[in-house]
Amino acid sequence: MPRTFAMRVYAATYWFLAILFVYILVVLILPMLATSPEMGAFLPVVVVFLGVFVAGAAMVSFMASAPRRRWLWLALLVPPVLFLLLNAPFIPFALTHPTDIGFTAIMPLVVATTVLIVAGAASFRQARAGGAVVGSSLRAQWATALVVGATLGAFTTGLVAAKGGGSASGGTLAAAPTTSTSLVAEGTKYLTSSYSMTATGVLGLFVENKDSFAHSFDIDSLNIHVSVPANTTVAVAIKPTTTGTLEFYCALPGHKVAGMVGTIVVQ
Ligand SMILES: [Cu+2]
Repeated sequence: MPRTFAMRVYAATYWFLAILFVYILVVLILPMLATSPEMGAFLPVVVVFLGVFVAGAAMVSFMASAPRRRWLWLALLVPPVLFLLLNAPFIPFALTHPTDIGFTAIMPLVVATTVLIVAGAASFRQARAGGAVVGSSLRAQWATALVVGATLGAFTTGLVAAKGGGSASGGTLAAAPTTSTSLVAEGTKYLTSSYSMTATGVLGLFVENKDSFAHSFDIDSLNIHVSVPANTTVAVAIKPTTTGTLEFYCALPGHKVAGMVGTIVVQ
């Protein structure tokens, strides 16, 4: 039974996912292992998913399509959807920060999974009906081509932004600091966890992110929420309203428990 347009789009998207996982592995994870050994925990997961995508891509490309194998088109939707669910806490941040290196992985992943769901549902219906008999309309072909184009465009934009971007902005220097010091974020840890200052002073804190992914600097009680892009330094002015202990932390999912938390004692 001949492949329909939806089936070919499905197979091409599956190959794209396999290539994307090679990119995630080689460009994102392997360089991070040197500074963040805990990233090694993600390694087997990504390798398993890579294997599944290569196997899935080969199956939908080379296996004879038949009505009785129609469930394959739906079953192979499980791995990409599962991977997105596993990464759900990171998706909103990655999608709203195009300069973050995570954007170059998450954005194409989200779009490719959407394409797969649409093409998979169509392939399933067409396989059940007996193949190319139910042809897809020209409009659907154009829509799919647009989505694929947008994915590639977003991927390139993200790649360029991640390479060229990273200008330090978003620092809040609402008041002139009376003292200043620095805070280094490295390996998903804040290297200093306690500071002290006077209640009448303004502490100028230079938050330096040495990681190749984004962090943030947050003090809820002072309504300070500053994003610190990869490999940048951001200046934050801390002007307490009263004596006591202020907690600062990184708001990215999982980073606070990983060691991105500390206190400022205000006397
Ligand atoms: Cu962080």
